[in-house]
Amino acid sequence: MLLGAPVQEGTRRLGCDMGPSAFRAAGIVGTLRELGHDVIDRGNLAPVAAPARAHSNPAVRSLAEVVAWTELLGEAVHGAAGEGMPITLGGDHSLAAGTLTGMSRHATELGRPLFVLWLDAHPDLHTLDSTESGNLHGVPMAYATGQPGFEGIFPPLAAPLDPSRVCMMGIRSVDPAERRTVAASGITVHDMRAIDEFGFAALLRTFLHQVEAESGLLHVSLDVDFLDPDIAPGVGTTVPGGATFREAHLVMEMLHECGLVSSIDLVELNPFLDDRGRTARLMVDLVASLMGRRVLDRPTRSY
Ligand code: B3U
Ligand code: MN
Ligand code: MN
Repeated sequence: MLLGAPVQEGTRRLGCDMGPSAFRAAGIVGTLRELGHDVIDRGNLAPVAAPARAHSNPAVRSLAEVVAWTELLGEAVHGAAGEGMPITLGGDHSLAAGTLTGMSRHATELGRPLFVLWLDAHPDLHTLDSTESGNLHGVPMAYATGQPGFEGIFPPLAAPLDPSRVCMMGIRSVDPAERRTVAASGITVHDMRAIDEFGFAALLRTFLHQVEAESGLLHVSLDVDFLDPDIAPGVGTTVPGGATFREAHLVMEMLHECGLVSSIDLVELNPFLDDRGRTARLMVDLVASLMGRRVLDRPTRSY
């Protein structure tokens, strides 16, 4: 189930609102159908205009818009999860506040724990009080893991994410306040230092075994800037030293083989900054790997 979420109010750079169109132009629907999936494209969502909302941190921007998207996506993703696998086409990463609201409700109804794999250069762990940029694509994981300051502003989650059920990979740009949250929260954060030392496969395998042992649902949130900017220039926040083409496909293939993925965010694609659709096509190819495209059939699960 594809849901277009052309939100760009969570970032200063304009262009993410064209992300859903670029995923479609890069062939996401046909690619998934060729792999044998039934695809329903729900088109693009649009929240009703919300009156402006002030916050005691004057840096915070577009709060009302991001809250409206959170509420809308919470409903839409919850509904879609009851029918199939929601794949949300962003849009900036603030949309994960909404997709995680929806998946938290879905998981709670099923009585299963929700796990999150966060593939990103950034941990997006700012609170509304700590953000200096004021860009709300930097806050969704603080909201979803129950950090303070979101109550009464954002909709309550059915259950805040248990930090021990969150795994971040690819992290290489962390602000001081986020660094303190990483240390205090118990979230597993595999920065690029850890990836270089141990490799994606070993670290991801450990996490997937945990999801499996607890019969969890696994939400995958893929920020374009997880990837190295040399292969994925179509994003507003490029950070050198990201995942390579082969590393990213391996992660996706392991996710397919584990059979536990319940829902996906594809975020921060900015077609205005892309190089003739190259980043959009790479993202669609990565989704194909996650959804079953293989070089060769494998007799057994390899993770
Ligand atoms: N941590 C910085 C930068 C940032 C976070 N997420 C993205 N960029 N994409 C901030 O603005 O909060
Ligand atoms: Mn992000
Ligand atoms: Mn990022």
